[in-house]
Amino acid sequence: METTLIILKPDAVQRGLMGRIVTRFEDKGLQIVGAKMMQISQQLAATHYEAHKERGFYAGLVKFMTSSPVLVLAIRGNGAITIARNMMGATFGSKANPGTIRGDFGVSNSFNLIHGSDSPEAAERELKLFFAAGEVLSWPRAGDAWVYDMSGGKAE
Ligand code: 3AN
Repeated sequence: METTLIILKPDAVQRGLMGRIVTRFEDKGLQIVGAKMMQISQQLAATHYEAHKERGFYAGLVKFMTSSPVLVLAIRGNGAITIARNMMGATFGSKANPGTIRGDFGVSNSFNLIHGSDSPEAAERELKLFFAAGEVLSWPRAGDAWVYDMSGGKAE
C-alpha cells in the first residue's frame, strides 16, 4: 500500500471545493488516513517547493500557497501516488482533461487547486513535512473487502 500527500490549495478551499474533491478520492476507493487544515508558513512552503527555487514562478507559487488555508490529506491505496496524479490531471487547468480534478474545476495555470506527491520518494519526504508522528493513521476500513480482491493474499 502506498500513502501520498495531497494538498487542496487555497483556491480549492476558498471556492468551497474541498468536499467534492475529497469525495472523488473516497469514491475511487482510496482511503483518507490523515487530514489537517492549516495555513502554510513561508518556511514550510520554501522547503516543500525547494526544487522549484530557481523557477520564474517560484515567488508567486509561495505567495499563493501561503495566502489562505489549505487542506492537507494523506491518502492510501494500492498505487495511490499514480492514481491520485491521474485523478488530478495535467498541471495547468487550461490543459487538464475533463474528468480530472483540474480539468473539471479550474481554468487557471497558477491556481491549480491541488498538489499530489509525484513519486514514492517525494511522498515520503512530503508526508513528513506536513504530518507529525502519529497524525497519519492506520485504520481498518469496513468496506475494504469489497474494494480490493484479497483472494490471492495481496490486494488486487
Ligand atoms: P504538478 O503539481 O502537476 O506536479 P509541478 O511539480 O511541475 O506540477 O509544479 C509544481 C507547482 O508549481 C504546480 N502545482 C504549479 O502550481 C506550479 N507551477 C508549475 N509551473 C508553473 C508555471 N509555469 N506558472 C505558475 N505556476 C506553475
